[in-house]
Amino acid sequence: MSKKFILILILMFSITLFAASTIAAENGLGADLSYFEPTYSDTFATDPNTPYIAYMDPAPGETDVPIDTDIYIEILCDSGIDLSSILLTVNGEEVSPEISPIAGGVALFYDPPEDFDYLQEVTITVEACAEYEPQADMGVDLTIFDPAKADTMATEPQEGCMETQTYSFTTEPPPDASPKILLGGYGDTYVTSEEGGLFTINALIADPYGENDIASVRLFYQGLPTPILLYDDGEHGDFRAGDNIYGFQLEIPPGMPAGNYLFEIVAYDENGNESDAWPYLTIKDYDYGDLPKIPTLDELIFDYLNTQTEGEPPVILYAGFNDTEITTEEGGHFSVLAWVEDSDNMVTEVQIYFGVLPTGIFLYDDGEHGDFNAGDHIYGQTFDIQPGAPAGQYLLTILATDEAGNVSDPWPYFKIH
Ligand SMILES: [Ca+2]
Ligand SMILES: [Ca+2]
Ligand SMILES: [Ca+2]
Ligand SMILES: [Ca+2]
Repeated sequence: MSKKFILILILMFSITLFAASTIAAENGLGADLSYFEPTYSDTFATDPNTPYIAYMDPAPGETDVPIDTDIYIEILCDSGIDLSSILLTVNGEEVSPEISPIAGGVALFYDPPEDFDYLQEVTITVEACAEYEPQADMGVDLTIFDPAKADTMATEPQEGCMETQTYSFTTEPPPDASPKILLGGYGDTYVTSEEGGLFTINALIADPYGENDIASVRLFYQGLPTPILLYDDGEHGDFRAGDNIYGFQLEIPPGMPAGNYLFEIVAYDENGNESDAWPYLTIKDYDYGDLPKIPTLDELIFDYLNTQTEGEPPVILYAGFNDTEITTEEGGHFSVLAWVEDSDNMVTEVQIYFGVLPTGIFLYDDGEHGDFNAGDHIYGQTFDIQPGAPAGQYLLTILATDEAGNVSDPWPYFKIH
């Protein structure tokens, strides 16, 4: 909007300048200014016989234009526009816009039969002539008063026609071109401070353009990139090669302090798109740059929730926000999945926490919460989020409880016991 407004201001300003210089020059040549008076009723009118573009949508230089955009152009001319002279081209092809009269001119409306490509630069040209062309004996040659055009006069359009106007805009990037980390976690990794153990992290990653579009997958620690990459070659604890499950393994020596460690994963594709960072629930702004991290309480506090009574607690092998895509402006569909196993008894509850606060949002394995089949140990929950949710990266926690009252380690932390 503001771009359009600025553009209109610039157009008005340059048209006014042109009109003023024309009058001054005319005056200097001793011509009769009264000839123009009746047609200069408009404050920013220029030559009454030359059409000019007053408005364009998309605007010149506009980016992020929807691929299914229409093209709308208003051409004004006080003395009318010769409809047969209107020429509109889109990417070099002449097209036939709908032409309708508006106050002081015409509006061109063109609905392209096919969508543009993503990230396409679309070039538009417009030509139009006045319906009324001035006669030579009126002694008015509007082009001679523009010194900048002096050396191109041979190619100037005929009187009453505007110069071919060329402008371009760029369409939006593909909306779903970024890789998406559907699920991630540490599987049944069990590392203790006393003995160390094998650290394994895995992520299930999809890209709308296929796995070959994923260029790299990087491990972060508390928001900072590490040199560690995850691979899908079957040799990094990632199950089979090419199964979209990426992995990294490292033998951790004894002596690492016990606690809950927060790692993140970001996937990059060949076109420079990057995924939202796992394990956050990301709510994007309209033009998102760096998203704020929504603070949560110190993760160590989870230890008091991590109760163990009798037998083994449930283990959250992998979890994530699946294909969730939420923006502040439009809301979106929230989807969470967690693969939960328990070696010795039933899982009775899987709940999302914000910090240590239970949210009352439970995940179910009944086949009716986006969780695939009932009883397959994949728990899920889905619901719509209304517009207006503040943008940010939300760190949510999932805890699973079994029938004996054992509570799992908190996903998404890597716990050294
Ligand atoms: Ca991609
Ligand atoms: Ca794999
Ligand atoms: Ca158990
Ligand atoms: Ca299920």
